[in-house]
Amino acid sequence: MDGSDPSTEVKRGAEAMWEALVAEGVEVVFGYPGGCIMPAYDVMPRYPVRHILCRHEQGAAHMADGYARVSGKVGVAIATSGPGATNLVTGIATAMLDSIPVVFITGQVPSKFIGTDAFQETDITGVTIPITKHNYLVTRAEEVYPILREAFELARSGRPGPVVVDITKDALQNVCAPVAPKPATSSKRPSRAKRGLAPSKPISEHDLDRAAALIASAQRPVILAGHGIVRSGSTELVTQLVEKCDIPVGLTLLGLGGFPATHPHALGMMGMHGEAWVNQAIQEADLLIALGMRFDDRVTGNLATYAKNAKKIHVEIDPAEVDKNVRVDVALIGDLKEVLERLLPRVADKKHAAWNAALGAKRAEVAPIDIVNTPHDGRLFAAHVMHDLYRLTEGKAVVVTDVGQHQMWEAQYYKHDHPRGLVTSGGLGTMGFALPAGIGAAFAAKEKEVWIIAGDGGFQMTAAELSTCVQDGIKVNVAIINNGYLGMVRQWQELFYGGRYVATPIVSPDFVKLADAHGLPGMRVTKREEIPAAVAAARATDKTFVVEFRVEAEDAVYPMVPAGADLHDMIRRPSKNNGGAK
Ligand SMILES: Cc1ncc(C[n+]2csc(CCOP(=O)(O)OP(=O)(O)O)c2C)c(N)n1
Repeated sequence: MDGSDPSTEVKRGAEAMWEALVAEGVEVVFGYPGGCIMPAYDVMPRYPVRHILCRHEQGAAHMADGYARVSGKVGVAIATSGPGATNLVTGIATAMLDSIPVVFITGQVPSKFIGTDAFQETDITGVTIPITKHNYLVTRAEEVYPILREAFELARSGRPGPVVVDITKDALQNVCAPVAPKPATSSKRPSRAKRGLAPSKPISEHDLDRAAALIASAQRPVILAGHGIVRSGSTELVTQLVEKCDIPVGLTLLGLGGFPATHPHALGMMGMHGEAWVNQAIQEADLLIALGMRFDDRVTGNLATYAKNAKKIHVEIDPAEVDKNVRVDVALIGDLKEVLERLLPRVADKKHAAWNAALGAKRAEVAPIDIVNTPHDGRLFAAHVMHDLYRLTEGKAVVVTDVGQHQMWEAQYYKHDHPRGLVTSGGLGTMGFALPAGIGAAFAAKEKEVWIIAGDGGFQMTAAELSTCVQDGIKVNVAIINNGYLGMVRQWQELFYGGRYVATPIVSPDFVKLADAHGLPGMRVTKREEIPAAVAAARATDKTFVVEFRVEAEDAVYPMVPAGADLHDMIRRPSKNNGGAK
């Protein structure tokens, strides 16, 4: 916050709202108007902020989220009271679980009506208590500016996250009194905001020395690289640590790109659909160095057997995450970048030739049975699409995925070498995320091409946002992986529910005609050979382009650690060269 007092400069709460956004450098907001937020929309054209009209407020929330993930800035979504605000909820929870800084501004009924079940009244601060880093109810025009500035600061500081600012219609309409505003935070609960603020205790020299000593004595160390690397911008420093100490790196889903996938020390993704050699490396390690990750259950499998013989160092910004799932030997609570800057001079050069060679050998065993390396008798597998998309875009695209099998195949086959090149809902696993998040990402990606990868199920959840692309001239490339099923659930039914496919076959519209109905170009791909032409056609137009990939219907994602099973106890890739398909 710059500490200035704008209350003498601005006239109404609605104007103060935009003043605050302009002061924060906001260039684009995503939203949908309605009664209580109308005063804000009315004055919007006076401010240098672009507004994107979503087709559903969930879309606005994911757009702001996608924008935040790619730009590294705070995203902004706006909705009216009641149904507008509640439609944001899935997007707020998505941002919360993935620690994405987004400020959600909602209109609220006039303060005198609060609590009367007035038309379009919902207690949105009440609703969002568990899924925000903090939220505010603003009832006075004077509060609008300072609280919004505070909300931005809170959203991006410490462990980032979503903040809701609910503003009553009268606070937007009223004239700000020309007095210094009181910091009248109206949250209804004790501040969880503390969670995101800078840790209170400084990192001790002693703990840094203990971490360095563990690294010095380890024979089989593994670094676990998480989302914190991306968020703190620590790629360079992690690479230094890796190269200095010759340590292999496993990545979480949200960590992908935080450490380059093509680096010789990169093992790939860990966890439920992680590669066998990565999970084995973790189970055989004598030291885990967890950097900006939170030992999510999708990553650890059975906690009782997780990396049993390993000492553990945990570098994490949020103290609440330390010792939550996995007990650690050394906790370094703070900004990863700062920790690494202080840790690096304390660690000596080291080699782990035998350990790295052993992991490399395990990896080499898998390559010959990988679907992308084997003859495919003309059939199209989703893995082909991911692999070829990676090749054709030279790994430089910003890829935004939805949730399901395609999400895991993308993580396995698109090699991310750069931070912020993958946008995906990891924590909440929100279907319907990809198209709107991709639209938001497009505003931040600037000159990079954006590829949205969605399943036939998830795409249909938010497909209405194709209209947004048309109205606002947004260029994204949409790849729909159509297997005729809610694939990931079908896979679980196949493996764990006796093959009973209940409510997972799904009918879809003709996606190419759907694009056409929006005035957008599209193409259908049924053979691997057709992939390059589709990518070329998508690139050749400045309109949003839809490619429907008709892929093998009953293919499965392997390897797989069944939920709650031991991390090393995974279902391997089938040895026949047909992927998992029947
Ligand atoms: C909003 C929401 N509802 C339900 C689920 C549960 N779910 C997870 S994956 C999945 C299937 C996704 O199917 P599809 O979009 O076709 O992608 P595929 O798995 O076939 O690649 C479902 C239903 C979810 N993650 N999100």
